[in-house]
This record gives sequence, structure tokens and C-alpha cells, in this order.
Amino acid sequence: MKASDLFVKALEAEGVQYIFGVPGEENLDLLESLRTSSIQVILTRHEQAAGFMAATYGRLTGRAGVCLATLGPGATNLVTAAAYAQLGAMPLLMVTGQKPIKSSKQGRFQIVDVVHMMQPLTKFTHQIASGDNIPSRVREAFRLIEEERPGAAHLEFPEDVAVEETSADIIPKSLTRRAIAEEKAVRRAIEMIAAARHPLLLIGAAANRKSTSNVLGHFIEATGIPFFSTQMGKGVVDERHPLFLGNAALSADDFLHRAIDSADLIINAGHDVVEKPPFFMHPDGFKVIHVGFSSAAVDPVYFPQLEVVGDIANSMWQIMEGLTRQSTWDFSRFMQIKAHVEDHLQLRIDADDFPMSPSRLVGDVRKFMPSDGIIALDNGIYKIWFARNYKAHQPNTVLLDNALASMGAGLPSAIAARLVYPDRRVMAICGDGGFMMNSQELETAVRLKLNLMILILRDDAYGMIKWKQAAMGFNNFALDFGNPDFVHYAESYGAHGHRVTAADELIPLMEACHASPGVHVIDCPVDYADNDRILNHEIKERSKLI
Ligand SMILES: Cc1ncc(C[n+]2csc(CCOP(=O)(O)OP(=O)(O)O)c2C)c(N)n1
Ligand SMILES: [Mg+2]
Repeated sequence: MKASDLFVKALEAEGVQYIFGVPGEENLDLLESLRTSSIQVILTRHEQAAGFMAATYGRLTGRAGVCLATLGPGATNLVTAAAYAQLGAMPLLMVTGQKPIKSSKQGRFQIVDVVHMMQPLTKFTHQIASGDNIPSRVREAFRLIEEERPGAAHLEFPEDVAVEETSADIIPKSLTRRAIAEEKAVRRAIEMIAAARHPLLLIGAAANRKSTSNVLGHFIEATGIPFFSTQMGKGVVDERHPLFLGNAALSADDFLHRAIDSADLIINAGHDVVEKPPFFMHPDGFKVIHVGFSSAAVDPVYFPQLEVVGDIANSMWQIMEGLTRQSTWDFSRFMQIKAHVEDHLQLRIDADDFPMSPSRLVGDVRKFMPSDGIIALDNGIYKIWFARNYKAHQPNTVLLDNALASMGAGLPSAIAARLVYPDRRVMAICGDGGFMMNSQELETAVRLKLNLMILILRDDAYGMIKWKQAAMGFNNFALDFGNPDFVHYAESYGAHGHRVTAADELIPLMEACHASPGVHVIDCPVDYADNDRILNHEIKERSKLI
């Protein structure tokens, strides 16, 4: 068999549905093999976007998303997506082409050492030097990518290897189950929780990766222990729950941190230090039980006293089975703080200011989105507002990146979510800065005939950095820009363009977009005065008083 055909067979055997990418001449044998396969090639307009799409496919399905690029410049364009997947624990396989490795007459044209370039950004990076090695290298890549903690892998597939003949056979996937926590660690966790006065449950990103939602829901019902979430742990348990205390969108000085400060024990289900810290540990502060698929990375602000290592759902189930509600537990302070959180979240939710205030905007999107609707956020200041104010009802319905926190992922990740869930409402929410970093993918969405909404929050600036600049007491400098007319810009791609001109228009406009097929771009002017006023001042001042 031709090696490129075997490569595609190996991908099919792993269950690959899509390959996102921009082929180069070095990928043409592989492309020809893909042409007659069951795998759909999704051509994109930038490799970075292909990588974001594939990583998001992996994030949503737990199975590796695959992307394709040529050597040199195509491969270097994948670097940000590799980091996005690796930090965010999203299963991603990157396949790049290469000039012939056995004999080449082209000198060093376009040659970069891609295998080594990918080293710090992947769990596995390898050049396939013989057709016979394809089954084992592909299987190894998928094994590493998909097992906890998931991440990125890279395979370089040179032109001359792709045309080789090989008689190697596919290596099938073995049946495997995740290891479960050891009984003594579970017993110690039960003792620590029972002995605590004010235990609190934290739900982090890893709990959003595997089906831990049911078990955590049962744990909360059975014990009555209040909980909070990290940005990437949103929605594992419905955030409308009466015991939900809030999201750790900010690292300190929010209402939620008053609760964290008054806890004496935090049970951490699935948070790891790659996310912006939801809290800072102090040597004489609360204790932490780390419940994770793997042990805790050592960090100056995170040094748990106990680790329960193994499948998170199983660990939490075992802990729940051995734990009874204690009359000594006292959650009154937490519930007092929750009342303040809820009051504050309602503030300005109906503000009719225009340009729109972030609180109103988040509130309107929440009203418009059904419980299973997915919002895919890019990176900007609004991410904090959405993480903090938008209550996620279901797992993985708020796709945000609090690991690499790269701009440019909003639109590509929404496209991937749309492909995975064709029957759900999916919306990209982007700043005017982040949107323009991958706006060319509007063409991909139009070509794929997707029904998709993109909400652009326009402040004509890199608002997040302006906010920090102001908080640091610096003058406003070098962060304002101009924008294309987004309505015309969308139309030039064959999408529909809309502009909000009053706060009351947003919900009816989103409904109208939803009712009409195609790609809809909504240009929504925002007033970011509340960023400084509320996030930097009001929250700190009010939360101090509780
Ligand atoms: C690729 C990348 N470049 C730079 C940054 C640093 N950064 C974080 S947010 C931000 C501004 C985002 O601006 P915009 O998308 O318009 O959103 P806004 O904050 O204005 O709502 C910048 C430059 C980043 N996170 N990612
Ligand atoms: Mg902006």
C-alpha cells in the first residue's frame, strides 16, 4: 500500500472525522489519499485557525482534532494553536509536510526544523522516516494526545516517505480505563472534609473534560457543600444551583474571595495551575485537597496538603460514599456572601445605556441562549464579564481559553462547535481586536454553509490592555485603532451584517439572526467605562464590607 493511504487508514481507525488545514505541495500525496477517504477536509484560510478548530473539536469530543499544514511557514503558523491545545489540555494532532528527507535537490528552501520547534509545545513530536512506522507513530500520538492530561502532538510526514510502498498493518486501539484513586488517599480526604468547619468545593477545567458532571451534582446534593468554578470549569454543575457561590473570573478581591478566605478547606476537583489562579494559597491559610487525574504541579500559590489522584468522577464518588453530612459544618457565611453576589450580578443588567454596558450585554446573551447553547469567546476584557456574570447551565457551553488566553480563537472555535453540534445555538463572541485576528475564517463558515452568529464587541481598541493601563495609573496611549465597517465587511464575504444602534435592539436582532440561515455578524458598540468603575473599584469596595 502507498504510505499516504496507510496514514489515512490509520487516522480513520482512530475515528477521525475532519482534517482542518491549508495544504502545501508537500502534502499532496496525503491530500490525494484523503480525497477518497471517509475524512472530510475542511480547508481554512489560515493554519492557526485550522489548529484552533481542531483543538476545539478535541475539547468538545475528547477525541483528537486533526489539522494539516505544509512545511516551514505552514508549520510555523500552527505554533499558537499548538500552545493553545497543550496548555488548555485539548487533544490535537498536527500533521505537517516536509521536503524529501532521503535525497533533495532544493537546498534549504523553506526548511525549518519543525520537529524540534514543536518540542516545548507538544507531548510528542516526531518525523515519520519510513512508511512501515506509520501505524505505531500514529497510534502513539493518539494515545498520548487523548489520555489525561490531554494535549498536542505533531507528526512530520515527508514527501518521499508519503509515496513509499509499505505492507505494515494498522495497530488497533487497546481497551483501557483510567486508573482510580487509592483507598487510603480517599479515606484521608473523607477525614479532612469531615473535620473541617467550612469546606468549599472548587470545580476546575479537568472536570469539564470528562463526564464528571453527574457525580459532582450528586456530591453537592448529598453533602450540601457549596461550590464555585474556575473559568474553564464553568457549567460542569449548573451555575443556577442554590449552592453556587460564583466564578473565579478575577484572582482576588471579588465577593467570591471573601468566601474563599473564610473557608478552612477547599476540595479542588479538576483545577490545575495552568489557569489564572482562582485563589492564592498562603502557608497559614485554608487547606486544599487536590482531586485530579494527575498529581499537582508544584507552584508557589498552589501546594495542596492532600492529593487524591485518579479518575476525578470516581474519586468524588468514593469520597461521597464515605462522607456523611456533619452538624459541625457551617456554611452561613458562604450563603451570606452568595446573597451579595447575586444582588451584584443583577446590577445594571437592564441598563439601557448605549453603547452597551457589559452587564446588560452578558444578561441579554444569557436570555437569548438556551441552556445547551454554546458561546465561544475570544480573548478580551469581556471574557471576565462573561465568566463572572454568565451562568453556564451545562458542561462545555462556555468555550473560553483561560490557559494560553490567545486572541483569535473565538471564530474558529465557534466554527468547530457548530460542526460538532449542528443542532445547538452557537455564537462566537469576539472583541474587535480578536475578531480581526482570524476574521478571514468568515469565508470558511460561509463556504461550509454554517448557521452561525458572531457578536463583535466594538470599542475600537484593545480594551483589556486599556483597562490594565488605567488600573496601573498610566495615560491612555497606543491602544486605540480604527475598524472596517463590520456590516459591509461581513457582506463582502457573503455573510449577513447587522449593527446594534440601541440596547433594546440586541435581543430581537439575535432572534432574527437565529431565525434566518447563514452566517450573521453583529457589530455591537460597547461602552467600557464599567470595566474600571466596577471591576477595579466597585467590586473591591463592596466586597470588603461584607
Ligand atoms: C494573540 C494575542 N495577542 C495579544 C494578547 C494580549 N491581549 C489580551 S486581551 C487584548 C486586547 C483584546 O482586544 P479586543 O479583542 O478588542 O477585546 P476588548 O478587550 O477590547 O474587548 C490583548 C492585546 C493576547 N492575549 N493574545
Ligand atoms: Mg476591543
